[in-house]
Amino acid sequence: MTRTSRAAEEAAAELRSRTGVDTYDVALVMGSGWAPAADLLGDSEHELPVAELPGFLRPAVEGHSGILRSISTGERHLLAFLGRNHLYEGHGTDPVVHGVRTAVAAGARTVVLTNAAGGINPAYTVGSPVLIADHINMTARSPLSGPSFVDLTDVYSAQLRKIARTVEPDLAEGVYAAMPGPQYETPAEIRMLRAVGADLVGMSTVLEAIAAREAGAQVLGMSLVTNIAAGLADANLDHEEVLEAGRESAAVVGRLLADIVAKI
Ligand code: 8IG
Repeated sequence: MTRTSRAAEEAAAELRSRTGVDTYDVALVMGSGWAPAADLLGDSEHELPVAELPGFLRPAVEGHSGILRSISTGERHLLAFLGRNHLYEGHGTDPVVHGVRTAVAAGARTVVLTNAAGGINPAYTVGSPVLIADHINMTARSPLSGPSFVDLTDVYSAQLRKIARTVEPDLAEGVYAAMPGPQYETPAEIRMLRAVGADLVGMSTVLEAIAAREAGAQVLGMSLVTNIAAGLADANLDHEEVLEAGRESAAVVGRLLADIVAKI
């Protein structure tokens, strides 16, 4: 067993004893703007600060509460992380993926990763939900170490995306590029990302998706476009505006996500 999987097993054991839930079915990471969506997923049965479990840091960003919620839908147990840790916090990749690894160690075979992102594809407007079809990892980092040659051909499960589109047939799909941050991009960097095939840009998700695939889970990824990427609109980028756009769209994307999760 690797050091990181042992850490996840320890956190999962503590989670099980705190919640009394032996096996989770689906884990969700709620990014900026997505936390209110967690209220629509089912009945919250337990809530705890994730930092109370071994191996977790406290998320440092406003809009990321660091709460872990255990939810029952009647038939299934869901685990929702309200907020996440980011690479730009400076603690390396392990804390970024510890939640996903813990959730899979606690039984979750499906991991839903949500985020707020900048829109590069001109078809997207602020407030658009977009299914993540694939990613470009521009962080130059991996959560894996050693000869763990994980196949990323179907990193964002085609089967789960198909199910999502049965809920919302017109749901856009796009390629998510992850930048290390914390600064937003220059207009030239956005032109570069557009040229290499990115539709969305953000600072999260890809390392978690890689770790989830290594652990054997299926991944569904969804972005909420909360700003148009740098240089593509007549506006500067501001974290407050991102949060505000998230608040305005929360109810609509929350309903969509809850309906999708009920089907996966
Ligand atoms: I919300 O435009 C959000 N997160 N890198 N660029 C990057 N991350 C983001 C952006 C953006 N918008």
